[in-house]
Amino acid sequence: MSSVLNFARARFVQSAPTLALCPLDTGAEVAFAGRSNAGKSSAINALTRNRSLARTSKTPGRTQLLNFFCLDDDRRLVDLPGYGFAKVPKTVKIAWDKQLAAYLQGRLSLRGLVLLMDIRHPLQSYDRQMLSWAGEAGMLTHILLTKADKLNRGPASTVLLAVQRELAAAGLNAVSIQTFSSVDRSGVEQLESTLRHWLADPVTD
Ligand SMILES: Nc1nc2c(ncn2[C@@H]2O[C@H](COP(=O)(O)OP(=O)(O)OP(=O)(O)O)[C@@H](O)[C@H]2O)c(=O)[nH]1
Ligand SMILES: [Mg+2]
Repeated sequence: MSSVLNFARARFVQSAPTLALCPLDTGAEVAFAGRSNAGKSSAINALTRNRSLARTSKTPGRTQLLNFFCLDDDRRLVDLPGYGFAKVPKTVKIAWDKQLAAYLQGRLSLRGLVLLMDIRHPLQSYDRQMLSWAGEAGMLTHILLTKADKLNRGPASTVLLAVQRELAAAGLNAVSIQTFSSVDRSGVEQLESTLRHWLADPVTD
């Protein structure tokens, strides 16, 4: 059942506009969440070594549905629509937020959240809301400080330490964190190892 995960075998399954239309809620999945344009789709492509798997764009708000990718029969990755995207009409935004919340709260197979934040703009208000929800819900959370290639090593570690300190101060000691770049692929192995751990032994009930 829990054979060795090969991320390069990921395949697109389906897009879903609502929780009710998601694939069967069995096995285990990990969702990639974060502000619009943080690099969620790019990170999924880096992880799966497939540039055209998840659609990426310079224009924020590219991913507008929950997109499901299967790794095998029991395990999936989910590319979530970005939050905090100001340019969509308010009614659309409220509807998305509602679907996102319904998914996060109602999806039984959701094992953990990868929360992506641009290393140059970490811990914005939506990120804090997501972290506090995840903490309360006891949801496994791993932070990627993305686009690390935009900073030199020194400043990147400074941000990493500062965010770690804030998480500790907020009592979020179970949250793990790393720097990441889809461009130079730094941090891909560390992400892989976290996901392997989370997705080991999917319960199939
Ligand atoms: N330099 C650099 N650019 C990146 C990196 N990751 C993503 N980008 C760029 O950032 C932009 C947004 O990337 P996406 O992966 O589409 O972001 P997203 O979080 O999926 O965005 P939404 O679907 O709108 O929520 C694109 O222009 C990417 O090429 C990275 O690690 N380094
Ligand atoms: Mg996207």
